[in-house]
Amino acid sequence: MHPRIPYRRTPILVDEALANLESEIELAQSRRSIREFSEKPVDRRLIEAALQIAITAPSGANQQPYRFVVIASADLRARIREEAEAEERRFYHGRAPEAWLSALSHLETDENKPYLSTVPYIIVVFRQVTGSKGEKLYYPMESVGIAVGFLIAALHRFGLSTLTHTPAPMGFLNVLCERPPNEKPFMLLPVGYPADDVTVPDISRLSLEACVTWK
Ligand code: IYR
Repeated sequence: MHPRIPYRRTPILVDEALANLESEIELAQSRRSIREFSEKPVDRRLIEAALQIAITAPSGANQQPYRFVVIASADLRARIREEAEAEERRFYHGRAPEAWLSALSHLETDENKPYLSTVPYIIVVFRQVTGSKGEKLYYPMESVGIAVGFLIAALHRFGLSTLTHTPAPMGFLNVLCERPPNEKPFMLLPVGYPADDVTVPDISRLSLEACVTWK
């Protein structure tokens, strides 16, 4: 028998939920990925709280296959930038098929990632490939993806901005972050406040009708 406990949470009345819908949706809609960050310091407690929220994410068999390395060190950030830019150079000038570059072109990105060395924090997310004792993990990609979603949403709620960055291949992050071989880099998440004059691509989100069907 596996022990079970009662599930209790503070009830939220429907009327109360309904009264907040608009502001909740507006808050979510105000999130954008940014590529120009302010150097304004970030209170470490915000990062800690967001990570505390991220690790409440559901995961396959509750195996919690995510590990996070929070990088504040300027030296490490500079080294991450150097290695990421080297990978991105190979991507933009060879590895990326034309179709991929064309799909990206409206973002006006290139191999230069100056924000990596100026942003206050980079959270490097790792995914366990097997458990620490070699056990098989179930749905690790989905599990880490959900946790990163929680993390991004929490950071946004705390007034911080992020960028989801995957300068593949990311093996260099195991070395720089000193992580074991049963962990694979999943994503880089620079975290900070937006630069004063930051701009973002004028893109739109799908309407509900375009991506939701009710039956
Ligand atoms: N990793 C590269 C390319 C890139 C890929 C996708 I998919 C994006 O949505 C944005 C960029 C880069 O970061 O520049």
